[in-house]
Amino acid sequence: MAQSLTKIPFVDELAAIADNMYRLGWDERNGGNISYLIPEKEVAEYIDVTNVMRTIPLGFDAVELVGKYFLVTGTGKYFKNVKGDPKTNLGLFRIAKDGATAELLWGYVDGGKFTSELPAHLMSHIARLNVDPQNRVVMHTHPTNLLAMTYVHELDTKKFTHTLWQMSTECIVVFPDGVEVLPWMLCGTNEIGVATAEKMRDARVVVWALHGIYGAGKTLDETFGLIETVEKASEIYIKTAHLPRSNTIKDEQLVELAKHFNCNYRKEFLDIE
Ligand code: 2HA
Ligand code: ZN
Repeated sequence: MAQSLTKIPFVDELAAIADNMYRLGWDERNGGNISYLIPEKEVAEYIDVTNVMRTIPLGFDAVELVGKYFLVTGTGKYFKNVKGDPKTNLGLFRIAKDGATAELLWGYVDGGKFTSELPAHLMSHIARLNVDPQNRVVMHTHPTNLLAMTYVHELDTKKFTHTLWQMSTECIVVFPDGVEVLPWMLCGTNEIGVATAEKMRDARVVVWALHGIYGAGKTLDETFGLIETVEKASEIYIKTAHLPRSNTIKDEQLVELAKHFNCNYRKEFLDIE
């Protein structure tokens, strides 16, 4: 990587993504958080996994993730600063044998800790790993147009997905499982974590109404691309919702797309078949 700061590839990769998300205006102030599961073999190439610097209570049960390593953005930290100072703004920890403690191995050097949204992240990792053992990333951010859309569009999973699929031809191919929509809930709690993870069983994207979005995927690039596609569709919606609609992608055409690209789309989100 050209602008390597730590020479730890997974750290530099996350820093670059956070920087890009900030640049897009999605992560004002301390908005947004990312968690990245790193296989032990990869961690051990760069970090001494026997040297636990601190232990931090998780505040919830993550027994399904015992022994797994996560690189996670810090609480109160700004995406804009991650690239310049990854060791302060990020931390890498292992889930201890009790399933309730984080063993810090790298980062959070100012005495900080992981994002307040860790319950939603780790519970979502558990949910996605059950569906796809390759899942490694959970990403939360505040994309501007998506957020705007949740103020003016009905907060119904089927209707919201259907609208987004109509907003750009590639949508049904990129997120055939649609977007699950949660109503406004208090963030930073175990309750919103449980609700998010429950939705993550059915889809890789969960919208937090009037707040932002969660995305999950195999790689940082793929997960970013997923959210980017939803955000682009939301932008088209925001730019056209108040105008008379002359053209639209019809449900028959969405089916045609899904068939052509061999996508297992959520058939219940269309009004036909
Ligand atoms: O951590 O985005 O949802 C900042 C947030 C909270
Ligand atoms: Zn947020």
